[in-house]
Amino acid sequence: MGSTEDLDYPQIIVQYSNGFLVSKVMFTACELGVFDLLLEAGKPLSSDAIAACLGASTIGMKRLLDACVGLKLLAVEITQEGALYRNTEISNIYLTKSSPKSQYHIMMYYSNTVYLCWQYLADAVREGRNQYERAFGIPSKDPFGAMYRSDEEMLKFMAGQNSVWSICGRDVLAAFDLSPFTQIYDLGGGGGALAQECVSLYPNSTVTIYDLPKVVQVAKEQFVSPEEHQITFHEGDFFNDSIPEAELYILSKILHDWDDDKCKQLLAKVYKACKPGGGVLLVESLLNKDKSGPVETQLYSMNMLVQTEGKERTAAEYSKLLEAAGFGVIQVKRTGKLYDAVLGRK
Ligand code: ASE
Repeated sequence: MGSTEDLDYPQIIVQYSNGFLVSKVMFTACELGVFDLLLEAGKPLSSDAIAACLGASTIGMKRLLDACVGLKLLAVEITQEGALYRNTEISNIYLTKSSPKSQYHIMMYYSNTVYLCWQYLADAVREGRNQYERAFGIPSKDPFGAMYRSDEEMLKFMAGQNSVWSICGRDVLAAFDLSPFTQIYDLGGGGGALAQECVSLYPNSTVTIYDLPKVVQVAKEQFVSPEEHQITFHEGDFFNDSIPEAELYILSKILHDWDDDKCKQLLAKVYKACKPGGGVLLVESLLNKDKSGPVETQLYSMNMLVQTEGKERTAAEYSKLLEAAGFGVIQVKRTGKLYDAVLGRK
C-alpha cells in the first residue's frame, strides 16, 4: 500500500467500483436457482443443461456460470463433452435454499429491496433520512410500516433476518452464560431463528417472541412449529403496548433501527418490566471506539440510514443508552463475527 504501483493502477478503486457487479452476480445465480440445481443434480452439469433446467438462455447462463467460476462460487472442469460446472463447498452450504446455513433469503432481500433503497444513497446522505418515499413511493414516517408495506415484503424481511442467525446465533448467545435466565423475551424476535438457537443452547429456557400481531401470525404459520413448546408468542408494539415481566430481554438488531431518544424510551420500559437481578442482552454489530471500522459495520450503518431511523453504534454508545435507562454492570463481548453482544443487569 502507498507504493508507486498503487498510484499508477488503483487496485482498490477498481475493486470497489466492481463491488456491486460481484454482489449482483452472486444474487442472480441464487435467484435463478443455479446452486440448488447443482446440489440436487449431485453431479457436474453443462451450461446448456443448466440453462434448459432453469428456463434461461444458453448465452446468458454460460456467461453467468463463468463469472461465478471467476468469483470462486462455482468450479469448472473441461471434459470431452465440454465444460462441466459444480458447486464449491461454500456454495453448497451457504448459497443453496435448503441448507440449514442458507443465506439465500438475506441475499434476496438485499438484491430486491435493499438494492433499490441504495439507488438513493446520495439523497439519504443529503437529507439524513431513509428513502422509502423515493424508492417505493410510500411515506417513511413509520419505518416498519414502510418495510412491512405488504405481507410479501414482511415475509421476505423475516426470512432474511432469520438467515443470519444460522451463522451468528450461537456466538451471540454463548457470549455470556445466560443459563441463570430461564424466562426470556425476544423483543422484535420476528421469524424466531434466534429464539430457536436460544432454547437449543439453553434447554431450561423458554423464549417469548414479542412482535407486531401480523409478524407473530406469519412466524407461527411459516417459521415456528407448535411442537416447539419452549417458544411462545406475545403480540404487541413494544413502543406503545406494555412489556410483560421477565428475567432477560433480548434486543437483537432492534436499537440499530432507532435514534437515541427512541432507544432510551424503549430501554426505560424494558428496565421497568425487568425482574431485579435480570438483564437485557443487546445483539448488535459493534463499531470500533473511534468508528474506524469494522467496514462491514460501517456499511450496515449506511444501510440503517437508507432503510430505518437508526445507526450502528460503538460499545460505549450502547453502554450509555443502557446506563441512561438504569441498567448497571454492563459487559461487552465481541464475537469476531458480524454480530456482538452487550449485557446489562438490573
Ligand atoms: C434491520 C436490519 C436490516 C432493518 C433493516 C435491514 C438488515 C438489512 N436491512 O433491523 C440486515 C443487516 N444488513 C444490512 C445491510 O444492514
